[in-house]
Amino acid sequence: MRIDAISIFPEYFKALDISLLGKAREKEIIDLRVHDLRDFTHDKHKTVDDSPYGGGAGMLMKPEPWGEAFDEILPADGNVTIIFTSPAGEQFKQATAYELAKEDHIVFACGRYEGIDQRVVDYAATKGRVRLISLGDYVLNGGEVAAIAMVEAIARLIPGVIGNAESLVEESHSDGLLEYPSYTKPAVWRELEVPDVLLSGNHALIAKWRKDQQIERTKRVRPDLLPE
Ligand code: JEH
Repeated sequence: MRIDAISIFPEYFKALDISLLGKAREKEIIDLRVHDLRDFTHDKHKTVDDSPYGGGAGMLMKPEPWGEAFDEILPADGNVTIIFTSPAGEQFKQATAYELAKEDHIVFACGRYEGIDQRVVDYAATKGRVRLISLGDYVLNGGEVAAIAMVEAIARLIPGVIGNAESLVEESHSDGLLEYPSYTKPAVWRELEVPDVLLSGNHALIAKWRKDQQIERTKRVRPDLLPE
């Protein structure tokens, strides 16, 4: 999969060189290319922002650098999904990650300031499939952190990216409940004990205990995930 990210803070994406993604890139499963939007400006100050028509607080990203970046980065055949990370987008879900993991080419357009001139989105829609996606219902200072989270969620679904293919299969068959609590050795640590049932060797009983824990935890912290 080819992934491009366009940002005025390309250094953020160095986080993706670590572990998981680093290995996928070495194996050439993921070709991630990060672009500095300021490289597509022509003035001495590399200006990417301007004041909004109609007034209002703050600055917006001006369209010209984005247009030049898209003209260089987007493929001519239209087989690309351009994602504008945005507080006004649909919320990113695991289902979104599964959809995007099937794509050949994704371009993340990461805004800053108060966002990007709407014509940039409209122009992108003439060159590929456009989605506005929000990481979640909280306000970030720009789209980079959201894009990094999305890349990580998408990349780990691509065969060969994570070592343990079994855990992905398990995950895809998961029941929409929260995880049960997990324990490893030692059986007693600082007077805290691992639940007896997990040491019993009774696999049917362990499976029942884990399911009960999942249901209890989901009711308590995420009742919205339960049916009705
Ligand atoms: C933030 C891209 C580009 C900050 C505030 C406002 C909210 C509501 N989950 C996410 N949160 N924030 C972003 C995101 C994602 N994905 C995100 C971005 C950009 C993504 C610039 N910014 C900064 C920014 C304006 N407020 C947005 N409103 C609470 C109703 C109030 C207005 C715009 C842009």
